[in-house]
Amino acid sequence: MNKKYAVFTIILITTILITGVISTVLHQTQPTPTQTPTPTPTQINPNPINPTPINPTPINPTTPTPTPTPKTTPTQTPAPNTIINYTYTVVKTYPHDTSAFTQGLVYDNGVLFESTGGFGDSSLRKVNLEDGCILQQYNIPNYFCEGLTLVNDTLVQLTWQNQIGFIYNKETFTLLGNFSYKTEGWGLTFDSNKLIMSDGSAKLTFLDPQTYQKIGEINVLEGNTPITNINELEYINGDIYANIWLTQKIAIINPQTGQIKGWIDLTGINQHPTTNPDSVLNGIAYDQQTNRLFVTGKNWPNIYHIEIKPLN
Ligand SMILES: [Ca+2]
Repeated sequence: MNKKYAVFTIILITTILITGVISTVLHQTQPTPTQTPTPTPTQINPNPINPTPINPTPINPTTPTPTPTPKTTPTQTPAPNTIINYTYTVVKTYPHDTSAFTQGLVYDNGVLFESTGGFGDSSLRKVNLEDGCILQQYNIPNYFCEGLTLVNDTLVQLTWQNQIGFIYNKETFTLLGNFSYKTEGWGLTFDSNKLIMSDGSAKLTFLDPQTYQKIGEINVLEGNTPITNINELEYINGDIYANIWLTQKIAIINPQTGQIKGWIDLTGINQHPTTNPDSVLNGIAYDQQTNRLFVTGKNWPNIYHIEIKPLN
């Protein structure tokens, strides 16, 4: 071999070796491809039409509320209804027209308004308390008049069996109207909200003071016993005072229950009794300003200012 061929051979071998080394090195330093992570599938609501409720707790839980165990109600023992019996003293005596068959009586600012009954003798009167003088009178000859009360600026008067009531201007006695009812008319009073009417039975009927329609009723009872013949009435400080026809007693009645709260025994108050059996105690009026209680009777010659006190 000549010298040129040997050099060429060496260079060729060297080149081959170097190329191989470089190739190996390059191969070994080739970066490993980045392992792209397999994407986790996005959790899409699989049922978008009926999404899972956000708040799984129902707004109105259906868990039933436990029914409370009813408390044992003790046996209701009614409180004994203590009835107070009253006696009276006469404070002052006033004159009264003995022709007045008194069926209704009400006090107003120094005068009494009085309804008198009897066929042909019925009237509406304004009477001076002090001397008994009749200041004003309106005769009602075609009716047998009964209870009377004051409702603001009007006077309201009942008739016995005609089932008609009359409404008057208090100052002029001008007849303003009338109304009807289905019972007899006996006594009448006003508690600032409603008319309270008796009909001779144990029943008190409440009437609307605007429409005169019935709005309620109570039965007057002493314990369980009905008290009948409830006659002239007066509403006094939350109670109903009532004459009981043909007796010398005034009943004090609870307006809510109808129970008798007390009895005022006025036996002997009329110092001039007559033999007329119809001349009985009837007529109660009250002066709210001075707390004066007035009573009289049919054709009695006097009106009495009385004070009452308990006996028991
Ligand atoms: Ca009265």
